[in-house]
Parts: sequence; C-alpha cells; structure tokens
Amino acid sequence: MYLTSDNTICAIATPQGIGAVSMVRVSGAQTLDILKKLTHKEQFNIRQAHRCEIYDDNDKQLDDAVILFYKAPHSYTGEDVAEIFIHGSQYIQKTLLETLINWNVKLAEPGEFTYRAFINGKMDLLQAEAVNDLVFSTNSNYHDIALNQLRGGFSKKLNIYRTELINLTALLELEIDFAEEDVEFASRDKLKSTIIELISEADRLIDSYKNGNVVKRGIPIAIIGKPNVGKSTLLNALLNDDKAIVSEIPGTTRDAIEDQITYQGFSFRFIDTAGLQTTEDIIENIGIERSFDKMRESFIILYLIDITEFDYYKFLEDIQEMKNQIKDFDNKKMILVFNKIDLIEQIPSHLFDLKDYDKVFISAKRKENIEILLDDIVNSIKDMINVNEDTLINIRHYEAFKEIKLSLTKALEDINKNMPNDIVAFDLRQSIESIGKITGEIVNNDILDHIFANFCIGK
Ligand SMILES: Nc1nc2c(ncn2[C@@H]2O[C@H](COP(=O)(O)OP(=O)(O)OP(=O)(O)O)[C@@H](O)[C@H]2O)c(=O)[nH]1
Ligand SMILES: [Mg+2]
Repeated sequence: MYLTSDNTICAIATPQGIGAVSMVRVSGAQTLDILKKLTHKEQFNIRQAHRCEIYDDNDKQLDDAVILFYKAPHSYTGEDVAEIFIHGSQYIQKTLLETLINWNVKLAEPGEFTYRAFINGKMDLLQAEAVNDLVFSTNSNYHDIALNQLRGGFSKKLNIYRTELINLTALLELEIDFAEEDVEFASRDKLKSTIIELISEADRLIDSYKNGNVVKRGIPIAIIGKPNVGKSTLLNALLNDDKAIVSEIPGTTRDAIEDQITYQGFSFRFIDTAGLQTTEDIIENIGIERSFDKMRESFIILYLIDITEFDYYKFLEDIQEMKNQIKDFDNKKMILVFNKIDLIEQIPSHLFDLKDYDKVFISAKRKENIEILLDDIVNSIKDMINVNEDTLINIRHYEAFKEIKLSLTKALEDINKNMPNDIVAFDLRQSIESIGKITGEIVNNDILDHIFANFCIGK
C-alpha cells in the first residue's frame, strides 16, 4: 500500500512546464507550520487569499505568492490544506518542492489528495473516480456524466438500492431467527417484485456501459471503400491534419490509422482503413481483414465512393459482403459518402434514388461539405446513443453491476424454488457487497492503489 494518510504531502497541481501561474498543494497536519516557515508569517485566516513572500530552505526569497489555507475538516481532503500560487517558472516550482521535501513534507503519489478525501469521508469511491473522469473529460457528454457522478446523484441512487436490499435481507434473517414460530416478516411477493425491479435497473446500467465507454473514449467511425476513392484524404480533412499518406497509387493504406476530434459535444474516433478489394498480396489481405475488424467495432460506417466510378451492382455486392462478414451490420449506421465531386459538373440524378441510405456529397481534397458530413454523423449518433446522468463510464462499475445482476437472479431463482431463507439471504448479501464495491464501503487496498494510480499527481 503506497497511499497513507498519516503524513503531510505536497505536489504541483497545475500542468508540468512553464506557465503564468502554478499551484502547489499541501495537505496534512503539518500544513500550518509549513506555511509559517515558508512565509515568516504567523497568522493565516481560513479561506482567505494572503499575498506573501515565500522563502526557500536557505531563507532566500523565492517568490511573491498568493496562499489559501483551509482548516480541517472543511477542505478537499478533509485535512488542513494549503494552496500556494506561485509564478509558473520551473525553477520556482522545483525549488519550492525541494524546500518542502527538506522540511519532511512527502511528495504526493498520483491521486493521493483524492484518496485522502475518500478515506476522510469527503466523498465515496464512485465520486473519487468521477473526479478523475472530470479531469480527463474531453467532450461535453463525458463531462456531464462525470460531473453528475461527482455531485453524488448516482451515489444517492445506489444507496437507495443498497438500503432496500439491506432491509429485505434483514427481514429474511429475522425469519430465520424466528424459524420455529413460522412467521413471515418479508412478503414473498414484495421481495420478488423488488428483486425484479433491481435486476432490470442493473440490466439498464450494464447496457449503458457500451455507450458510456464510447462517449468516454471516442465513438469509433470506420472509413471504408475501394482503393483510391479518397479514404485517407477524407481522414486528413476530418482531422484537419496530414495524418495519413495519400497517393494516386491504389493500395496505399495497408493498416488502419485513427485519430480523434471533438465535434458538437462528442469525441469521434475516425479510422482510415485499407481499401476493400480481392488481392493476392498477403499484407494487403491482412489489412483488408483489419478493415472488417474496424467495421465491427464501429458505430457508424462511412462508405466512401469515387463519384466518377460508382457502379450500383458492385456496390450491392460490397454491401452483401459486409453483411456476411459483420454479424450486427444492421445495428450500425452506414452513410454513403460520394467523393471527388470537384471532378464532375453535376451530381447524377440516379444517385438520389438510393433511398435506403443517408448520402453526402463531398470533395475530400478540397475539404468541401465536410461539415455537412459531420452534422449527419452527429444526428445519427444522437439517434443511436442515449447518455444520461447515470450512464456507466467505468469498467469497474460495469463489472460490479454484472455481479449484482448475477446474485439477484440467483436470489430470485432460489425464492421461486422455495429454497431456505438463509440461501436467499446469502445471495442478497452478495449483491449488497457488490454495490459496496462501487461506492467503496467494501474495497481492498490493492483495488484502491490501482484506482488512484491512474490519477494525475496533485489531484
Ligand atoms: N479530385 C479529387 N481527388 C481526390 C479527392 N480525394 C482524394 N483524391 C485523390 O485520390 C487519390 C487517392 O487518395 P487516397 O486518399 O490515398 O485514397 P484511399 O482511398 O486512401 O486509397 P487506398 O489507401 O489506396 O485505399 C489521391 O491522388 C488523392 O489526391 C477529391 O475529393 N477530389
Ligand atoms: Mg488510404
């Protein structure tokens, strides 16, 4: 266990490097003494900005700083905390940290401040994890979920489930105590209906993880099509970057290339793939196999077509091949993207007859109509992905809900089979434990270490 809470810790809380201002955070019982030593000042008012000179270990003035002092338990960590705002010079940052370390302040591990907030009951584990998600949030949907979880909305809901299960289990256990008298404290109908309700809630949350995960990591969108239709050019246009090699030689892209952009509140992960064709070239074939893998993981497929070479029958063959290769092809959204419109005078009217598909006409090379394509993608995603405040975004929570569902389903089966109360109570206790794992009532140190190790230093 690397995280402890019996000493005073410090860390730079702002990003590494040179900046206008940098903030060093200190937390622990020695904080006030450290501040006095650092500033030669005796008095610090709580939650008030103090502008003061700070001095290094050799009593040489280091900076003109602004300091905030928070008294336990009314601070982020629940301990005495100081926030020292200094000029963002790397020399000042480094010397201040060295000075504090010389005075026996320990350099904080990643997430150690939030760990202390959790240990001191300032937040539960779900909220602590939400802090990290908030720091890492890259788009408004991810941000909204993380912020709600930090505010405690989801924790409250979980506590309601937990209390409900604890009450039901207690009644069952009471019946065990009074077994001889044959009394029924817990109505079997009420027990069953509550369990069914909780299972369906667990199901909803388990299903939400697929969406939560892509909202967090970027919604995968594959760019697919025959060689040379302009897939790599489109990727570059979408990213506004020369990420992929473009050439007039068919078969240029041999392996998938991907990158993210954020657009209208979503992060999209665009994947450029090797052109689809039958070939003898082994490497190219591996690339094509990977194109199918990328289609499988995508929510949306952009099927790119060179408008000067569109062949309806070949297109139908390709669609059939995709359906053969991709099990849940019909759950995905496919957008037909006709490229190279700069090479033609007018869009052939028969293309508008392809009524089963969204169609977008672009010139990737000239970056024409790229926004129209992005808007179409956003509209499609809004139909496919529904995120709300308790969408799961954390695999640990997802796994815990799968456990909850398993033990509740077992409890229901056991009730239906008229199994003894202690067996049903055991199943219910297991599901209570799984909820406890999410909020942190029941969690071991290895898991805590693992969770907080993914945090930033200084958070
Ligand atoms: N005129 C015109 N040419 C384009 C357009 N988009 C791409 N091209 C050209 O088409 C050729 C192929 O482009 P790529 O982006 O490499 O095509 P690709 O689909 O990635 O090809 P592979 O990787 O070989 O499958 C290049 O010469 C591009 O400059 C466009 O909108 N208009
Ligand atoms: Mg390419």
